[in-house]
Amino acid sequence: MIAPPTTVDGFVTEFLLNLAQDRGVTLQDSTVDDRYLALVRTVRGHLAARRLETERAPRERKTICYLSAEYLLGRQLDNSLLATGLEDIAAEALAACGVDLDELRAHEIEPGLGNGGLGRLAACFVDSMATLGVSSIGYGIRYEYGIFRQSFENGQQVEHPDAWMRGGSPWEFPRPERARIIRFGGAEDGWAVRAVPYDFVVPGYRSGAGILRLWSAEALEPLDLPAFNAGDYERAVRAKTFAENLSKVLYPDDSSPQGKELRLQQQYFFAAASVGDVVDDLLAGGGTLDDLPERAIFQLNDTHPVIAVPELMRLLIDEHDLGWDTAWAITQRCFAYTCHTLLPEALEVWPVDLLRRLLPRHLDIIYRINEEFLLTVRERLGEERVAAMSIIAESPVRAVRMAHLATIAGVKVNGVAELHSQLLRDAVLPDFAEFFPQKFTNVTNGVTPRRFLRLANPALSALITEAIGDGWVTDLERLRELEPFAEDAAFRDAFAQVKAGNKKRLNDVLRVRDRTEIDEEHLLDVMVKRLHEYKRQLLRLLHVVDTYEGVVSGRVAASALQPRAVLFGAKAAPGYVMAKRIIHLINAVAGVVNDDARLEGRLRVLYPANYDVTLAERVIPAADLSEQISQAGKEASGTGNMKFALNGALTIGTDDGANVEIRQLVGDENFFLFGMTEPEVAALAPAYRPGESVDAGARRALDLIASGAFSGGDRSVFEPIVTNLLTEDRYMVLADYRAHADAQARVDAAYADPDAWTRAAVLNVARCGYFSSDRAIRDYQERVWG
Ligand code: 26W
Repeated sequence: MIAPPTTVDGFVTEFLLNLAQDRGVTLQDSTVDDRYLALVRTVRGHLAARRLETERAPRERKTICYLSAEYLLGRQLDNSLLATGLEDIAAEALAACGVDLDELRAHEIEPGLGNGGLGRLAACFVDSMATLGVSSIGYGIRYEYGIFRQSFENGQQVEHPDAWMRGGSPWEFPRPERARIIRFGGAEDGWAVRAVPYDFVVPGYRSGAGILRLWSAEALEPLDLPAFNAGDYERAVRAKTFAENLSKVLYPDDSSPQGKELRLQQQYFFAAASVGDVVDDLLAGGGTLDDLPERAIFQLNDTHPVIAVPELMRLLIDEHDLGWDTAWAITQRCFAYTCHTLLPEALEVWPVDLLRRLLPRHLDIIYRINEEFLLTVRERLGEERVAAMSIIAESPVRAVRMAHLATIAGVKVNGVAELHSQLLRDAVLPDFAEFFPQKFTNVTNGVTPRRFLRLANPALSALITEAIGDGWVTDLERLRELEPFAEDAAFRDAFAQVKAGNKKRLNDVLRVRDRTEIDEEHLLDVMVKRLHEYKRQLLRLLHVVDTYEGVVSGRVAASALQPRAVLFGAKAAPGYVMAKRIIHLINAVAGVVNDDARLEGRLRVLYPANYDVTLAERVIPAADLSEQISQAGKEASGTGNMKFALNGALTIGTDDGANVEIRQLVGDENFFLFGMTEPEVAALAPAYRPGESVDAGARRALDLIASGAFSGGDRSVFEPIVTNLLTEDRYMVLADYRAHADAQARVDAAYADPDAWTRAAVLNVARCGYFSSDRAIRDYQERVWG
C-alpha cells in the first residue's frame, strides 16, 4: 500500500500535488475553496489508508450495524486531523506554504444531517465505536439538504435550505458499484428507485476506523428520452425528480411525527438498502443466513428504521426461500431498539392505509407477526391486554405502532438514562416490560470526548493534560485524577483563565457571524437545545423578564444585579407555531432589555441564529451556567447537559433525564437543583390550575409581556403565550417558577465567590468522565450486543 505522508515535507508535497491535480491551480492562484479541497484530499488519503488497514485486520465476529435516520456530524476537518495524529504536521506544512489553516477550518460547511440530540448521539456513537475498535457500520440517508438554516426577520424564525453539498462533499467516497434497487408498492402499481451509497470514513482516535454509509436516491432511468425528443422536457425528467426527492431533505420535526408519506418512503428506502447491503456482504463472504445473528446486529436508533424488521423477514422468505418460523427465529435475534423519548406524541405510528399502498407485503408480514404475538399475550396475560399490546392501534385510524413492533422484534429495548429507562418500563411500555422483563435495560447516553473536550476546548485540554497526562482522551474516567487539583489555588487560577479565554474565543465567532458579543466579565448563562415547550425556554425567559421588571420598576437597583449574559440557541420545527412564537418573544425581550440603559449593561440577552454543532463547539466551553430545566419526566436524557459539565459549567437543572446522574456524580453542592420531581408532576397534573396561584414574580413578568412592552405596545402579539401559560401550561412552567427563580438567586450568590465557583467547576469536570460515549458503547456491548 502507498503510505500517505507523515512528515511535514511529505504533507506539503501531497497538498501541492492535490492542488495541481484536483483543482488544476498553483498555490499562487488558488482560492480558499481550492486550498480547502486540496487539504481535505490530503487528509482523506490518510483516512482511506486507515480504513483499508482496519479492513485487513482479522474480523470480529459481529458487526454493529447502527441504523439511524439522522447523523448530526459537525465539521470533519479538525476531527480528522486529530484522529490521524496529523494536527501538528498539517499546521506546520500549511504554515510553510503561507496558508492560513484557520481560514480553511472556517470554510467547511458542517453536514447537518440531523435535528438535535438523537442525531448528534449517533455521530458520537460512530466515533466511539471506531475508537474502541468495534467492528461497525453506521447506515443513514445522504440528505441533499440537512437541517434548515435559521435566520431571524423582525425577531421571527425564517428557514432557508441547507445546501451543505454546494461546493461538493469532499469527505465522502461514492460507492456506485454497491448501489441497490429499492421497490415500493405492489405487483401492479410498483415502482423503484436506486439507492447509491456514499461512505464517510469515521476515523478512530489514533487507531481504528468505521464507516458511515449514507444512501442517496436516484432514478433507475435518468431521462425519459422519447419524452425529451417529443419536446416534453418536464415529463422527460419527472421520474428523476420524483426519485431524487427521496433523499432530498431532512424532515425538520423533532419529537412530533407528521405521518408524511415521503418520510415513510425515506425510512423504508434506507432501512431496506442497509439490510440488503448487510445480507449481501454476509453471503459474499461465504456466510449463510443462519449465521446472520452471530455476524450482525441492527441497532435501531428510535423507531425511524423499524420497517427494517419486516424487510428482513421479506428478504429471508421471499428472496431466500426460508420458511416463516426460520425467518422469524433469525430476525428476532438481529435487532435491538433504543427509545429516545417520553412524549406520547413522539411515538411513531403509520396508518395502515398508507402502508397498504406503499408497502403491502410488509403490512402483511406485520399483521402475521402481530397475530402470533397476540396469541401468546392472550395465553399468558389474558384477552383484556390484547388491545393495548397490539402492534395495530384501532383509533383514531388503524395504524401500526412502530415502538411495539420494535419491542417485539428486538433482543433488547433500552432507554437513554436511568430515569428514562425506568419510565419506559413503568409508563411508556408497561405491558411489554411485564411480558418481556429481561428485554428492558438502560444505557445512559454519552458524548465523545474528542470533539466536545479535546477539540472544542483546546486550552482546558492542555491544562488537564499538563496535570494528569493525555490518557483521558480515550479513558475519560481518568478525569477523576483532577479532583485533588480542585484544592490547588494555582490550578483554579489557570482554570479560570481558560474559561475567560474561551469567552474571547466565543466572541471571535459571535462578532463575525452575529455582529454581537458577550461581556467577558459577565456570568455566561446558556440554554441551547431545540425549541420545545417541554424544555421550557419560557421558564428561563420569564425570569429574565422578572429581573428586568424589577430594575425598571425601581424595586431592585441595577447595581445589585450579578452581571449576566443569557444566551439562547434553538431552532423550532417549521410547523410548530407556539415554538416559533416563543422564539419571537425571546428576540423581542432581547431587543428591549439590551437597549435599556437603566440596566447599566448588567443583563444582556443574546440569541445567535442557526445554532449548530459548529457554534456549540464555541459556546459550550465558554459557558459558566448550563440551563437544563425541562419538566421532570419529559427529557429522555439530554446530552448537552453532559457537554457543559465536562467543560466546567455548573448546571441549574430539574431532576430529569441524565441530570439526575450528573447530580449524583458531581454532588448536590456542585449542582443547582430545583423544581418538582417526576412523581410530584404526576401527582399535581390532574388538578393543576395554572392561573390560580401565580407567583408574584411570574405575574409581573406575564403582565409586562401582556402589556405590549416587548411588542411596541401591541398586546395581541404575545397574548397566546400568556394565555396558554395561565390556562393550560402543559409543562407546568408556572408551578416551577418560584423554585427556578430561587435557584437563580443561589447561582448569583455562588458566582459572587469566584474561587469557590471555580472549585465546583473543576469538580464537575473531574467527576463527569462517566459521560463518555466510549463508556456508553461498552455498556451496549455488555448489555445489548452480547
Ligand atoms: C418526527 C418524529 C420524531 C420523533 C422523535 C423525531 C425525532 C424524535 C427524537 C426521538 C427526538 C430526540 O432527538 N430525542 C432526544 O434524544 C436524545 C439522545 O438520546 C436525548 O438526549 C434527548 O433527551 C431526547 O429528546
